[in-house]
Amino acid sequence: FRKLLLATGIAAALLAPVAAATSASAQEVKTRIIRFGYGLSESSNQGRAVKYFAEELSKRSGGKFKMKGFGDASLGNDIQMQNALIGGAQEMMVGSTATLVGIVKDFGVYDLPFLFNNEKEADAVLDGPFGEKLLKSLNHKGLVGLVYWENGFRNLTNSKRPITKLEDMGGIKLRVMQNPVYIDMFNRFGANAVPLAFSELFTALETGTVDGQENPVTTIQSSKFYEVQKYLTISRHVYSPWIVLASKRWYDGLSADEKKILHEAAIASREFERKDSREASAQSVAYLTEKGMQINELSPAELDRMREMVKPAFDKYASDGGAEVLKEIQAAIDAVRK
Ligand code: TK8
Repeated sequence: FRKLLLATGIAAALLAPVAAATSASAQEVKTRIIRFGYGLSESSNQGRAVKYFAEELSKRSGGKFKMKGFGDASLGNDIQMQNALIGGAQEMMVGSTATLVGIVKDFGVYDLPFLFNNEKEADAVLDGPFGEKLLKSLNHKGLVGLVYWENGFRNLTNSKRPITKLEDMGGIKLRVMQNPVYIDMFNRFGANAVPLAFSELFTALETGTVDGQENPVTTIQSSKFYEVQKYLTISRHVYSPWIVLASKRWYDGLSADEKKILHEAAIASREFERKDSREASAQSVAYLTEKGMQINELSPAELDRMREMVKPAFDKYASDGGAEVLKEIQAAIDAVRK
């Protein structure tokens, strides 16, 4: 009997590669039209990664997966797209994790100021068990979280004055994402936080509805904020992830082979996106200088003051129901820092 088991085991092992090779065959992989929405422009780091993802899906499915990207929030802003995915009216999207807090509150933990020190820490925590657990928490809300992409460390821009010290932020009407952690953080800094969808931001800056905003330098470049903002302050106050989402309704209709293709292409897109974003980010400051922005870096002493000032934001987050998730992410970060 043992021998027989062994023999069938060997037979299965020998057959496995054949099965894998033919798994992308006609009956297991159907023609799929995927509408993939995103907020930035086609020429942005986000747009480039969407294009890469579409190509990977096509390649890995023998042309069966036809993913079309819709940039510039043409299918709606982040929150509208999340709801379209939940309802099954749209298949996929990429957007900020920060705007997911209306669906799973725990995502707000990523937004706590100065949480990650560098990209390496962020990658390890997001791609590790902690990040995976948060992705999974979306499942019972009608969403499937596939991978995290890099939006990046966020910096401040405004049209009023250079921010060289904390006090310079006083009274500045600053657009933030629709997220309580961001509102709390910037009000503590002394600014006047105004939550607004990204799709409305350029116009709000142009008309003076708000004086400033905060985003990674890649976005400040690709969304042409330099046309309506004079001052850029490198503050790196929050590391901001993007999250690639699928509609659970749609995803549940995929075969096992199709799901595998989707997950593998998503991981490939993540690797591409992070590398590309980091390269682009290194070029952005020179580009923005050339476009006439006045740029300064915050001194380490000033950053320490900011850190000190927003410490209570962590306690507030914990007492608002985030104690458990905060403890978990801090343990995950500590493990990387060691
Ligand atoms: C794009 C947004 C953007 C984010 C923001 O849809 O809203 O400021 O940084 O990337 O998700």
